[in-house]
Amino acid sequence: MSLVAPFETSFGIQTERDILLLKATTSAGEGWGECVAGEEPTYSSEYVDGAQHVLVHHLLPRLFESGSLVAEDVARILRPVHGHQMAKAAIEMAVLDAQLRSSGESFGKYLGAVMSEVDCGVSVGIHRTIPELLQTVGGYLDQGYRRIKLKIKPGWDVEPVRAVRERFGDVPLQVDANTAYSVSDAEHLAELDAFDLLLIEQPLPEEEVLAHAELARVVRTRICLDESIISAQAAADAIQLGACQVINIKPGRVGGYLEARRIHDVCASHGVPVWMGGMLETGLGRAGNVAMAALPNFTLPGDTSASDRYYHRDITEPFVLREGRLAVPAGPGLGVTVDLEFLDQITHSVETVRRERRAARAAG
Ligand code: NPQ
Ligand code: MG
Repeated sequence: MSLVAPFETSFGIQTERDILLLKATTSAGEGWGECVAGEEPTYSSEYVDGAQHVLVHHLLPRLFESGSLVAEDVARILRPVHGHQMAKAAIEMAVLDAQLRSSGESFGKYLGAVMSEVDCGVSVGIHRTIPELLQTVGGYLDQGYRRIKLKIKPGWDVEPVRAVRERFGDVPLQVDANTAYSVSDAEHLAELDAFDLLLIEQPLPEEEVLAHAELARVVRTRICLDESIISAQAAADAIQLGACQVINIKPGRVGGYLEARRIHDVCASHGVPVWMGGMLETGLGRAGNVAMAALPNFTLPGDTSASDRYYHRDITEPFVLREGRLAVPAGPGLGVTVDLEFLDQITHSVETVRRERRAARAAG
């Protein structure tokens, strides 16, 4: 799927997304999962071809061996395979969608949503010049987005933040470095304290959790972790270390919506606010994310932007911004319908993995 505009981060420029979808065909019916891995392993170690390989050769065979299952069993069955949270999340999402479509319950209801719509922010890529950045930010504010996140990197940080503050006043503003700094940049990052940001997201490499705690003693602005938080255990540890005061939850990054809900709960019990991240999802991933963002401790606007922030045409009915909010789907499962004809047009490969049936084994 080509993006409406190039999206530049400290780890590269995206002009399109090659997305792995997983359709589960079960005795209860069909369900859809979306794998959020990018084409290259530059956000995290996962990438889409690797995810497809581990799904086909390691994860799905274990799932099929276990016989009957529900979504709540998926993480335990797949635990012997280390890592690969994005691939695991896609399976759990598809199984959960099938299960909920069959029982008639929505993702929101199942996960514990307490709101019927959610406040939305938008993530703004690195631009070539400040005037171009201001034009983009102005456009999003005109559309009603309730919070702006600027992607930053060394050489593109204090000046773009200053320019957005000067032009747009006290709009809710935060920054995301995607691991681009080192702890020796602490004094420089502290210059951002002058701009009353909501938070600084993942300034340091994902393994450097303790260094984030050191940074938090120099920088007054709250530190938010994204890449470092791969599980509820990692979230609890980071909070106890003082490495973060806010957490970005991405269900794909942590192995699925069920682990994401545990992170939500751990954070709530420690008084740490969370917000829903984004991975340039289609309407499928967006539907699940918007549902989860309606849980009570999602108290900051998420990167749950409208479909048209990324795509001219989505593979489901589009999510449309209304007064800076998106409606939580209320229908069974994800509550959105895949446009199968359009999906077929843009699909470049399909791989079918079947559970071996006893009869087939006996015969063969
Ligand atoms: C973040 N998302 O919060 C990510 C980064 C990101 C909306 O800023 C392909 C795969 C493209 C993963 C682009 C936002 C991606 C990607 C951006 C992740 O850090
Ligand atoms: Mg991030």
